[in-house]
Order: sequence, then structure tokens, then C-alpha cells
Amino acid sequence: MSAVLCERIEAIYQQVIARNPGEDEFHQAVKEVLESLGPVLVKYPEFSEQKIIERICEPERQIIFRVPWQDDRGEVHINRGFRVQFNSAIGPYKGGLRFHPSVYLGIIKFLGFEQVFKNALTGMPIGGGKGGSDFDPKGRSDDEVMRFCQSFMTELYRHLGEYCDVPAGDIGVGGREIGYLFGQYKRLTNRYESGVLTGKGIGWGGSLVRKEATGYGAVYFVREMLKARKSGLEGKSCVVSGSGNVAIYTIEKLQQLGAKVIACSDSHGVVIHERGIDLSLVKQLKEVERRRIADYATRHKDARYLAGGNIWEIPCQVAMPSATQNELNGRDAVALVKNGCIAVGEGANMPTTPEGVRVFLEAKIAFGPGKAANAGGVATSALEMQQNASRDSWTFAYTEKKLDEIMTRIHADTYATAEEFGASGNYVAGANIAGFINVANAMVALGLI
Ligand code: NDP
Ligand code: 2IT
Repeated sequence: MSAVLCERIEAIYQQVIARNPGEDEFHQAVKEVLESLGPVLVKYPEFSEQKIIERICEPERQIIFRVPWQDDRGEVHINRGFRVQFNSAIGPYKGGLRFHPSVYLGIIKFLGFEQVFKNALTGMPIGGGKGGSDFDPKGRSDDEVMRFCQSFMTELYRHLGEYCDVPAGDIGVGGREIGYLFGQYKRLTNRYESGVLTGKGIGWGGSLVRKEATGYGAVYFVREMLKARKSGLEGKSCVVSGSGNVAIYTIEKLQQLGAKVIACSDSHGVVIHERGIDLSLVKQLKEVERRRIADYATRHKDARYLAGGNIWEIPCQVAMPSATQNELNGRDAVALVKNGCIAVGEGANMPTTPEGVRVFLEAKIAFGPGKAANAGGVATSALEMQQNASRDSWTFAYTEKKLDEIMTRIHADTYATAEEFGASGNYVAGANIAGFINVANAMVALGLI
């Protein structure tokens, strides 16, 4: 890359920092993509002329709103709601909603930015967006969660639509929340508009495999990375961080493909079970009882629980960070590589810090970045939209096969793109470049809008 080009990209990055002060996660996500784009600008000068990078870093629309609600004792609470409609060049805005106390604009913007490229990689006609709230669902009753969701949707509904913006779940938003949100949307609009939300229940417009899709898809991506290295998942020891939606179905598919998962976690600690994680117990604790993972060890006497423990210190061959952003740092990456880890697949969004990513790339282990590895969730959301549009519903086997084909193709595309742009084996570069080119071409074609 020429010095002039480097300077130009650095200047764009500095402008992003200046225009979006204090939004560290957003800066981090932008930097990682911009670092890959030098060779793209050399090949496609029209992207520079049209200022595509500058435009892609600026969301098309950002909505911030008050969400008042009452708890079961009648006390009034005020939360903040967000929806960042980042880019609609290739389809309606599409991306999840996150309910977690750590949510602020910088988190939603980093997630929305990632979503733009991830969605483009799926090959489906979906633009990028993300939303959520600093509401903490932990310890709240179903009634409280319902009242919150109804209040949240009472403002958000006017910005949504199957041809405009289609939210889904993310941290703290699963089937229960999507139900309450869809119910309120339906009531406010007097329309049974199934395609306005994805992750719906089976029986009211949902798709089979959507619940499993992110985790299953991440495992398919790792399977493909290992295949490219003439290896496979059979018999591999794995650790999976988190114990939410993505982690649970990552563990399920790893086990189905003959791997052995020895540890998982939640925000309080890590559970280690050398003879293999008992997934039905994790599902019971997390999906049914909504309890802490610590309870796992009280029910299995040969399992160990480490309060506040670090899951990345456990020796394994495959690591799948599936909890949250920046949960795996440079030191953790060094420990994993030293202990013999050969593959990392990011089920979560941006779980590895930039130092961690550098360690993995330098060690030349198979590293699948979230944009590519966790795209199975949103891809299956797009399959749900297809079923809604055609008023059809597909079988589990048919839908899962489509998911597998999509993940296999994303792997092939990111691998080939990395090769083409002189970054052989680097899926970070491959994913950033392939996703960017798809969106940038559409933006050029649509003119200056
Ligand atoms: P869930 O809410 O179902 O589960 C989240 C899990 O991560 C829980 O075990 C939670 O522990 C843990 N976690 C969350 N925040 C933190 C934190 N700050 N520190 C430590 N642990 C934390 O969410 P999902 O499984 O849906 O999402 C997990 C990740 O996957 C996120 O990064 C999300 O953006 C990403 N993702 C999700 C997709 C989806 O379809 N759901 C699609 C693509 C990516 P605890 O219960 O203790 O908080
Ligand atoms: O990060 C993600 O891709 C998601 N949370 C899923 C988004 C979606 O619209 O299914």
C-alpha cells in the first residue's frame, strides 16, 4: 500500500474518532475493517472517488428514545432505547436487539457496523442495523419484561417494517422478548406483518433452525477452516465461553460432530467438566430456569466451578468465544496458543481484542472472525423472512442444509478473497474485504444517497 493511501485511511479513521467521541467499541470495529481496505482501494479507485469508506462509517439514521416502564411493585423506571439503521444499500436494515446494562450508543454502533459486512457476506438481500437498550432483564419477572418490551416497541414500531428494518434477538433478547415485541407491533399497526421481526416462535411465523443457527453455523465455519487444513473436529477438545443462545447451540453441534466440550461459562464464572459438558443440564439451567452456571457443579459432583475464572486458561484444541465483546485479550490468546489451540471460531461479535487477533494471526492458527463465523444466525433470519414472504414453512432438515451451504460458501468466499488480496489464510482480511466490496458496489450503483 502506498504511503498516500495509508495516510488517507488513517485520516478517515481519525475523523471517525473525532465525530464519534467516547465510542471506543465503535472505533475498534471501524479500525479493524479499515486496516484491511488498502488493497481494495488500489483495485477499485471509484470507491475512493465516491468516498465510500467515509459514507459507510456514517450510519444512515440513528434513533435514541426514552423507555419508561413500571416494575411489579409499581415503581417507575426509565431506560434508553436505541436503533442504529446503518446501511440499506443491499436490503432493509437487519440486525438484533441487545438488552444489557452495558448498552450505550458506542456498543450499538459497533454492532451495527459489523452487521453491515456480515450481512453482505451471507449473500442475502439484507442491509445492516442494530438496536437495544440498557435495560437489564436479569431477575425481572415475565410481566416486567413484557411491560418493558411493550414500552420499547411503542416508540420503535414507527421505524420498522418488513421492507424497512427487521430486528431480531441478541444478548438478553430471545424468544420470550421477540414474542412480546411482535405482539405490541401487531397491536399498534393492526397488521400481522410476520416479516417485521425474526426469531419468532414456531407456530406464529418463526423458522425452524433459527434458534440453533448462530451456534451451528459457527461450528460449520470451524469445520470448514479445519477441512482446509486437512483436519476435522472429531475427537477435538473444545471450550465455549458463555452459556446463552449462541454457546448452547455451539456446544450442541460440536458434540454432534464428535468433538468434546470440556468447559463453558457465564459472566460470574466457569464450569469445567472433563468428561464432557452435559448440555441438557445447561439448557435446563439457562433456557428453562434462568439460573447461574454455578448451579451446574452442584448437580454434577465431578464438575468444577471457578468463580470469576478465566476459561481461556483451560488447555483445548478449539476455542469458541460466544459471550460478548473483548472477552479474549492478548494474554488469553498467548495462553491458548501455548496450550495447543489450533482453531478459534468467534460465535460472539468482536470477542477477541485487537492484540488477541494479532497473536492468533501471527501464530497462523485457524482464526474465524465473528463477521464470517457467526453469520449463520442472521442468514437464517433471512431464511425466516423468505418463509414469511411466501407464507411457507420449511422442515428442520431442509433449513439446516441451507444454513450449512451458506456457511460453507462464506468460508470459501472469505478464503478466496484473502488469497486474491495477498493475505492467504487470513479470514479477517477475507471477511472485511469480501463484505465491503459487496456493499460498496451497491452504493456506487445507487448513486450519492
Ligand atoms: P445470550 O443473552 O443468550 O447469552 C449471552 C451469554 O454471554 C451469557 O452466558 C452471558 O452470561 C454471557 N455474557 C453476556 N455479557 C457478558 C459480559 N459482559 N461478560 C461476561 N459474560 C457475558 O446472548 P447470545 O448468546 O444471543 O449472544 C452471545 C454473543 O453472540 C453476543 O456477542 C452476540 O452479539 C453474538 N451473536 C448472537 C447472535 C444471535 O443470533 N443470538 C447472532 C450472532 C452473534 P450472563 O448470563 O451471566 O450475563
Ligand atoms: O449479531 C447478529 O448477527 C445477531 N444478533 C442476529 C441478527 C439477526 O437479525 O438475526
